Amino acid sequence: MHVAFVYGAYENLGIEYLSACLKRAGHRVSLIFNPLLFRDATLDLPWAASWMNRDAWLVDELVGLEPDLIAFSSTTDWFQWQVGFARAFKQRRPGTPVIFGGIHPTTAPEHVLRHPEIDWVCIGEGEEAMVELCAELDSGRGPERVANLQGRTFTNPPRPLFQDLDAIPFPDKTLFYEKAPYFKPVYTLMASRGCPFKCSFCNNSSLRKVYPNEKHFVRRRSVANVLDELEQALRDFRFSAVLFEDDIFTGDIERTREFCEGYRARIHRPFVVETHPATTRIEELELLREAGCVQIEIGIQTLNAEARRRIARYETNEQIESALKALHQSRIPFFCDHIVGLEGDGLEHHVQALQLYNEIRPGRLNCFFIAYYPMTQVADDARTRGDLDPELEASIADGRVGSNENFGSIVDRQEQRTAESLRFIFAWLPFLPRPVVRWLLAKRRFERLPRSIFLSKILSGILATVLGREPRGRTILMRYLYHLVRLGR
Ligand code: B12
Ligand code: SF4
Repeated sequence: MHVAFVYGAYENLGIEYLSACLKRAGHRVSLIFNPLLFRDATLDLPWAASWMNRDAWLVDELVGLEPDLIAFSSTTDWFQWQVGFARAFKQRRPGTPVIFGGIHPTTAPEHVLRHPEIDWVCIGEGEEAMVELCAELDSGRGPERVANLQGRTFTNPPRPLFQDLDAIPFPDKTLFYEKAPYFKPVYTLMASRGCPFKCSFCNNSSLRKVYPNEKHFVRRRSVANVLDELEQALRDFRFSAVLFEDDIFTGDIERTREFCEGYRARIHRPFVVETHPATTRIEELELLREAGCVQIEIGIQTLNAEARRRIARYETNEQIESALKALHQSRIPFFCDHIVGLEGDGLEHHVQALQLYNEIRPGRLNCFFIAYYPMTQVADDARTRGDLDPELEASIADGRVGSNENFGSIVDRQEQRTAESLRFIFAWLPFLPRPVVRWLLAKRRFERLPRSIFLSKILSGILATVLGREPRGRTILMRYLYHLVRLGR
């Protein structure tokens, strides 16, 4: 079988795992990569995106490959681009099957299958399902017997989650590196799957519904297996930094100690991880810093304990403050994630949070608007409250409302404008002197700040990257430079 994946903008670990399994089973794998300049959640400028649009060429390239199966890994924000691409391909090659997998089809399979250009969807983890599907197609059968797969005429439940993550081959990085060599310097991987927490806005809340009977939702690779992958990658690709995409890296100090000892001895490159207020302790942070941790991201989301409880986050304000103090004390640069638009969260809570951030000065503040992604508990709650009308919900499930266009529980237009100005002060706070932030917060002067996403998130993101604060930002910047000089190719 020749399987061709289609993806855009970023490296995708899910595809890399599927590719490794397919190649191990003897199949051929290709990737059509669209850099999606000016067209993702980081930088969304429609006029520039349409000028840079290379979909027609890429469809030609895909047709020329003559693949047997086309595979898309889909998130909600990109679903519309992906359906459009699949449609353009099907017009040329109607007989080649198209499968969609990833978080979006997993949580909204019926919406995805409404599109005639999509033949099948994969629910949940796809390694075994893809290999089995290719074996079935190779022997002239269809997908009807393959667990995890759904079509318009059949529905198969997902097989249990992988428990032994060490048994999965290492992700196939060459697939992306050949198309986009700027991914090479920052090696991305995951040492675990799943998260012990159940925040209602997160995909973990939806995946727990897809896998309600799983005893071990959180699974970890052995430290030895993670270090073996990194050591092999260091030999093959000579990366300069490592990005752990694990939902939460901290919380098990003995594992962290074992990891840090091995990492210092065998890998010795700067790395980035994620943490949670309830699992952030100075002892563990010190181990991480000594092993080379140069950046930690922590989700604070809100300082309003009641709004936090509604999104199933049960840490206290004291835990948050102590986690932030520990991060400050550890001297590891840290980023905070904050959410605007949560039910019960008012402007005064954001101002209170900004006052705290102004004291502790994170290296970067990511301000997200709450998004009601399919099958999340936060969407169910909003529907029950009557805050999510069916039309909006259907548009989200069809990927027509981007994550930057949701305001969550903020329905009043004036309040939405204030929320957009808040985004500016969140993004720029780390670069502004403390007294300036205080002055902007006093008398709500920040309401006069620009609301454009470019001036807030994007310019500050570029500045943070140029100042050397962000390996992820560096990759994005390199992506733009690399493809702009090649005019989008
Ligand atoms: C790394 C990451 C990023 C990276 C890279 C994203 C990328 N690769 O494109 C960055 C930081 C750039 C990013 C950005 C964003 N992200 Co993000 N990200 C993640 C994260 C933490 C890990 C993804 C990952 O590598 N998983 C590991 C692999 C192994 O799992 P997987 O991708 O699910 O793949 C498995 C299965 O799904 C399946 N599968 C996947 N694809 C396919 C395809 C086929 C054909 C088959 C058969 C099976 C299959 O098999 C795979 C192997 O088992 C996830 C959360 C998570 N833990 O998954 C969020 C997540 C994907 N991100 C999310 C969001 C919202 C965003 C942003 C919109 C945030 C923002 N507002 O800016 C942006 C834009 C993303 C976009 N345009 O799609 C949401 C998506 C929710 C949704 N319904 O779409 C997630 C789920 C987190 C959440 N909030 O719940 N993200
Ligand atoms: S802690 Fe983070 S990854 Fe875990 S459930 Fe909450 S938001 Fe999701």
